Amino acid sequence: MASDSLSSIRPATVVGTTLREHVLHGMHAAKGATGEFTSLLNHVSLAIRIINSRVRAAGLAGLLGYTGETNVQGERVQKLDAFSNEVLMNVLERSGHCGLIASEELEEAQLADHHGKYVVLFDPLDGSSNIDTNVGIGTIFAILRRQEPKLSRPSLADALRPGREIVAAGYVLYGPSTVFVMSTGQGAHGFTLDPMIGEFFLSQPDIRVPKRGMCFSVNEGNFSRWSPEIQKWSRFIKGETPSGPNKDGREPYETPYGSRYVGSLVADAHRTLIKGGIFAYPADTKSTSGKLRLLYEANPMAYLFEQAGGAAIDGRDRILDIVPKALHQRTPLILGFVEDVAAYREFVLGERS
Ligand code: AFP
Repeated sequence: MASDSLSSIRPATVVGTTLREHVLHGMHAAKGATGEFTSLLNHVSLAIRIINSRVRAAGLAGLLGYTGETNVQGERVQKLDAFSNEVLMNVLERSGHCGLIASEELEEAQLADHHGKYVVLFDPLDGSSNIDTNVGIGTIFAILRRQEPKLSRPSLADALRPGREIVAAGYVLYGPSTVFVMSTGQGAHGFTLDPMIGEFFLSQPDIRVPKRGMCFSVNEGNFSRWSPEIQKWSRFIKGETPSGPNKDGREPYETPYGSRYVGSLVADAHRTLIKGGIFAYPADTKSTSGKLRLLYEANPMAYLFEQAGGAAIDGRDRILDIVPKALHQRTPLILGFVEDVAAYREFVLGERS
């Protein structure tokens, strides 16, 4: 090559796209962006890397076991739950962009910055009953924009918004590797942490829920507490009853589906997002409104599934259309490939049996 010739710009192949670059790219594409949202997401990413470092060393750092306290959900608080909550609170408060913070671990929403434009809702460590046995756990969050940040102080009403108003949501799965799946409304994208350099790199751009997965994910131990309609769906998905005609003339599909259930929403939802199929946590006679929390678990997951071309309902209605009445409201949650979710709904409505 002649020494004075300029080579053309090469696509980056050795070094991939970092999370920071991905977020910045989104900012440049958004009209009127001020950089505050980008900065907020970078703070979320910092908190996640701190939590990850402690999760990875929990057994060595004296972070296993319980604090001795009980949280607002009536559950015993694990040390890692409390630590993760503290990290997120600190980092978000310091960001200066957060008006209000709501956490599954806190009874009430916390005022962070009077002029902060955003509300962040999170479950700092989901699946914490799995911590002591080294099974996958995660962090889940959703971000809303306050209605009138310049005119009013942040209030509870800023948090009690339907999920369709979410401007970004994500989860982190602390599994064999640390995976961060996020959306700012332009598809769902997966990033993997390179632990040697502490940076997330884009590993799964534009995730799409595959058509027709092979698995269903549900706590079968609750079978006797389910309604007859849900029991019928359960028999159908396990291939115990013929699939019968589908509504709308869809092709009946092959069952049984295989069963996979971890008991950490992040792990079960992530597998469903990547491999397809269906995840269900229905209401039952013990948890009559469902077990999962609308604001910290169901809404962020529903947002991500819809961004990935999947569906999320409470059995009948779209999760993202539910108008929350309380911070810690619970809901049934069904996630997955649209046709699998539609079939579940048909059983619930008694349109199939
Ligand atoms: P923990 O955080 O108490 O482990 O609860 C996890 C969770 O909220 C969610 O991540 C799971 O999908 C669900 O509960 C599992 O509930 P079951 O143990 O009743 O199956």
